[in-house]
Amino acid sequence: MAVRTDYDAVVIGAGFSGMYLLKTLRENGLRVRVFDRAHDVGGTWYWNRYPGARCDVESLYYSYSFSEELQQEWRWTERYAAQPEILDYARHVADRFDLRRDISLGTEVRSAAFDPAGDRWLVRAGGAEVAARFLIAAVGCLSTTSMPDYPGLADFRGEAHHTGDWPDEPVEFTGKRVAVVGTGSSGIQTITAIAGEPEHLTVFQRTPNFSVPARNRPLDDEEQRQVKAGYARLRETLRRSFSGLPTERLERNALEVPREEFQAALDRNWRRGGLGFPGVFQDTLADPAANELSAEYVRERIREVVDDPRTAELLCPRDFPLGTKRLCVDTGYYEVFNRDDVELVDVRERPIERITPSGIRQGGRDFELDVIVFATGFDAMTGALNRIDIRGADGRLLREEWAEGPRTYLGLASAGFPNLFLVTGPGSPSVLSNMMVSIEQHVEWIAGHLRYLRDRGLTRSEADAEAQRRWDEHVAEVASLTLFPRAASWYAGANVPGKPRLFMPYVGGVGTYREICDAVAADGYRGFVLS
Ligand code: FAD
Ligand code: N01
Repeated sequence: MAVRTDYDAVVIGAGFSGMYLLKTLRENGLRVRVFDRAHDVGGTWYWNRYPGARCDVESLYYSYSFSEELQQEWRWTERYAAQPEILDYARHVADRFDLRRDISLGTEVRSAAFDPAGDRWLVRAGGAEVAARFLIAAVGCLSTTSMPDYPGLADFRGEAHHTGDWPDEPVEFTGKRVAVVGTGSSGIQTITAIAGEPEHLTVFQRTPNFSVPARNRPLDDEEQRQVKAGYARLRETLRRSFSGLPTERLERNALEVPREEFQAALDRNWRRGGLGFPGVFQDTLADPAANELSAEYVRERIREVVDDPRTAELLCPRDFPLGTKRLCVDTGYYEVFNRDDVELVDVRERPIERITPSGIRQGGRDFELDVIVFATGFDAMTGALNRIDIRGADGRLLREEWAEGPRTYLGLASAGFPNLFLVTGPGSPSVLSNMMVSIEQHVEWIAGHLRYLRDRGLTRSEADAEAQRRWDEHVAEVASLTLFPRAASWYAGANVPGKPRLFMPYVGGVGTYREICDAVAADGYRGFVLS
C-alpha cells in the first residue's frame, strides 16, 4: 500500500495522554495525527462505563494542570467524579482545544515499522498506511482487558460483560441473578453500585483486597474556590511529591512512634478517606512489621462492619502487604456483605470450573445466572503495546524484545526502537502515581526532546542499550528495597497467565523521577544516541 501522508508524529491513543500530546506538539508546530480504536476521546473513561466507575484520586487533582483557564473554569461536582463526568471533561478538553480535527477515532493501529533509510515510522492504522518521523505510544497502562480462559464462555445464554469494555447502553440488573467475578477496584465499585438491584448477587472472590473509605461527597463552591485560588502552587507541590497525591506523609516510622500516635494518625486518615493510607508512615511500604500494623488496622475495620464473622474473615486480606497491590477506595463495600441477597464465594481453593449455558460451575455447585460481570482486570502496562506489531531498526519485534519483561530507558524509550516514545511506560512511576501528574510530565519531556532534535536538525533519537540496562537495574533495585515485589500483583505481571514476572513501575517517586529526567535533558539527553 502506498504511503499516504507524512506526519511529524503519530500518536496512538486519544486518552488524557494522547490529547495532551496532540495539543503540545501541535503548539510546537508539528503535524500530528492521533489514532484511537475507541469511538470517542477519553481512553479509560470511554471504555470503563460499568456501574460505580469513578476515579480514586480526587478530581480537583486528577485533572490537567497545563491550562490555568481550564482548571479554573471546569467545575467538578463530587470529590471523586463518576465516569460520565470524567468522560465529559475529556470531551470538553477535546472541543475547547480544537483537538478532534487531528484525531481519527475507530481506527486501530495494528503495526508500525521503523524505516532506517528515512528515519521514520510506517504505521498501519485502520485501512491506511501513514509515515511519521516520531511514533508516540499513548496506549494506556490499563487499556487491554484480561479475561480468564473459562471453558464454555461462548455458550452462556445470559449477558456477560467485562468492566473494561462495558456496553454503551445500560445493563439491567433489577430482579436478575447476577455474578461479579473479581474483587479489585473495578469489582468493588461494581458490587457496591449494583447491590440491592439484582434478585441475588454472587461475588466470586479469589484474593481479598484492602479497601479504604473514599469519603466521597459533593464539592461545594467554597471548597473549589479555595483549592483553585492556590492551584498553581498546589500543582507544583504535587509534581515534586512522591505520588502526585495531596496526602499526609509523616516523616516518621510506624514502628517507632507511640501506639497512641500511630492509632491517631491512622484514624485521622481513615476519616479523611482516600489513597493516602499506606504513605502516612515512611516504613509502611518497606518494613513487613510496620506494614502489618496498618494491615491489621484495616482488618479490624472490616470486622467491625461485617456481621458474619466467617464472611468478615474471608474479606480480610492476608496474602500481600497493604499498599503493594493498588489500594481500593470504596463507599460502603463491606456493608454489602450484610445483605441477605448477597453471597460471597471463595474461589481460591476451588476455582471456577467452567461457564455453563445457564451460569457458573464452581466447587461442584451450579450457580444459575442471568448476568456475569467480569471484573478480572487488565494485561497491564505492556498489553496494549504488545498487541501491536512494532518493528524496530533491525526488524525486531518489540514484543519479542520484551519477552522476558519490558526493557526501557526511563520508561520513555526502548533500545533498538528509534524515534519511539512511550507515555507512562514501564520503568516510570506511572500507575503508582496520580496518573495526570505523570502524563503531563512525560508529554512535556517528550515535547522538549523533539524540540531539541528539530532545533539541531537531528532526525533520530534512540535509547542507548547500556543506559537502558543501567536504568532497568535501578528500577529493579529500588523496587527490591520495598515490599512491592512480595505481592502477586498486576504491577508485576502476576495476574496474566504466562506473563513474565517483573516489577514494572518505578518506585522512586514522581518528584525524584522528574529530577532524573530533567537532568538527562539538561545533559544533552544523556543516554540517548542522537543523529
Ligand atoms: P488510556 O486512557 O488508557 O487511553 C489509551 C487509549 O489508547 C485508549 O483509548 C485505547 O483505545 C487506545 N489504544 C490502545 N492501543 C491502541 C491501538 N493499537 N490502536 C488504536 N488505539 C489504541 N489513574 C489515576 O491516577 N487516578 C484514578 O482515579 C484512576 N482511575 C482509574 C479507573 C479505572 C476504571 C481505570 C481502568 C484506570 C484508572 N486510572 C486512574 C488509570 C488511568 O488509566 C489513567 O489515569 C489515565 O486515564 C490513562 O490515560 P492514557 O491516555 O495514558 O491511557
Ligand atoms: O483489576 P484487578 P481491576 N478467577 O487486576 C480477579 C485501576 N482502577 O480492573 O487478585 C477469579 O485489580 C483477581 O483476583 P486475584 C486501578 O489501578 C481504578 O479491578 O488475581 N478471580 C482480582 O480480584 C486498579 O488496580 C479504579 O486473585 C480472578 C480481580 O479479578 C486497576 O485499574 C477502578 C480471575 C482483578 O482485579 C485494575 O483494577 C477500577 C480468575 N480466573 C480500576 N482472574 C478506581 O477506583 C482475575 N481475577 C479509580
